[in-house]
Amino acid sequence: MPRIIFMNDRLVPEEEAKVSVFDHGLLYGDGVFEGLRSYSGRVFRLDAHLDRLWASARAIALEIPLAKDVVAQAVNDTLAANKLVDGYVRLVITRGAGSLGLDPNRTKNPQVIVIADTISLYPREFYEKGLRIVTAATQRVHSAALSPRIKSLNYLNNIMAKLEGLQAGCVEALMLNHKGEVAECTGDNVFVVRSGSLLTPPPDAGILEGITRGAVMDLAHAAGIACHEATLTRYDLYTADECFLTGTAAEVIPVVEIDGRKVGSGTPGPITARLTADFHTLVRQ
Ligand code: PXG
Repeated sequence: MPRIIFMNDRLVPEEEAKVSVFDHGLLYGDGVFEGLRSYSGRVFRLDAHLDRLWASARAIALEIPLAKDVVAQAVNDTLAANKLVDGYVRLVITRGAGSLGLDPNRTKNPQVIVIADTISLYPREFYEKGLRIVTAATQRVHSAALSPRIKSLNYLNNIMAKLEGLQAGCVEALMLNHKGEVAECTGDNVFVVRSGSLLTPPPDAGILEGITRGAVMDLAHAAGIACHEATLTRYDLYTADECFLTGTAAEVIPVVEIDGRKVGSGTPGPITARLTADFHTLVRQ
């Protein structure tokens, strides 16, 4: 069934939803995006996603041509137009069409695009048995070059690492920063459990501050599980009791093997299971 897409100011059928070949989003990856999810007809942490989108746009000096509440309405309207109760939303803002030069000042009409679809999660088996991941040789981009906190349309750094994971037969790959510290996975944040406490890399390790990461930190707090942001190396992951990843698409997913080392018992652990259950409850609240 053809989807209904929100483009700038209205809902249009998929075949009419087009951007210019001169759009700098296409030519240079000049733009920002968000991935959101709706559960039982409600978008999970919509305000947090919009705040992050606006911050990403601010960081690249891109002015989103619509007000936040208009974009919020567009997200809900697009879900409704596609009759999606449990769905995934991709919100994309491009720099707009311009000349063939880099100059963002010579572009006009940033495009605001909302796509709503169903989400293909990792196979259920991975949630039950846990993921195997490998460390990619591709480092997370240095934050002085391009801050990983910006969710920009430039995802080649992550895609290069994802390719390495796939070549090793893994659906996710771990990325280190330029200091060799653990940053995050290609599209997910990483947590470990050590002696009953949660540890996760801080924003300055070169990560996207995930909305799911934030939700899991809140859930840990509510459950009386200590959670700290800490500099982690691969040693900390290899020797952890448990490890799991968080992301809008993945939700909470256990990791049971890293670079050929079993994590803990080699099966998903109890704290991961507890937080997964709490997360499922939270998103339906
Ligand atoms: N780190 C990175 C680099 C991300 O892109 C996350 C962490 C998790 O953040 P949230 O806010 O979702 O908890 C992301 C977001 C995909 C895909 O197809 C994943 C993201 C974005 C776009 C596509 O797996 N992840």
